Amino acid sequence: MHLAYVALGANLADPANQIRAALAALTELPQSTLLRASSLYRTAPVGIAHQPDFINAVAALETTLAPHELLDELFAVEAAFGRRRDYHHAPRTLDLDLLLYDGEVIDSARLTLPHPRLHLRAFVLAPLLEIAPDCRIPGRGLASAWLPAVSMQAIEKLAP
Ligand code: PH2
Ligand code: MG
Ligand code: MG
Repeated sequence: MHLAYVALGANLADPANQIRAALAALTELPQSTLLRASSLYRTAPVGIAHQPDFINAVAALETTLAPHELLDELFAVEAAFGRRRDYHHAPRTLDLDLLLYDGEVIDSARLTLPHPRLHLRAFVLAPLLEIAPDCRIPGRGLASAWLPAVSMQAIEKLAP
């Protein structure tokens, strides 16, 4: 069994419902169990201008899928949610990013682990730390140590 963390993001077509439905879809992944899901967070776009706010969350999965197999499953869920890839950082109905897979470090054409920008993004760190307060990022230490550096990024936890 392996422990993986997945970031969920959406900023189109009723994003809160997209994220709730996506969490339900993650419970249906083969060879995997959804262990925990964070609250939903409303977040200002980071690194892109002139887009609607996002809803973000993070999920913890126990899985026997290998990292690239899990990535393929996540892409399939994105496609099922009508994800189009019109241009880099286009607004999206659903983005699923593999953040961490055990303590693995991977740098392949399709997958970089840990996610290269996870420690720079409040919209990932806050929900991740909600469900995994002691989480470590390979090569970067405790995830919680990075939170002060992103305190200027607007983020609001939604009521359940
Ligand atoms: N995703 C990005 C770029 N910027 N900003 C927020 N707030 N939430 C996201 O999910 C997000 C982003 C690229 O995937
Ligand atoms: Mg992303
Ligand atoms: Mg993505």
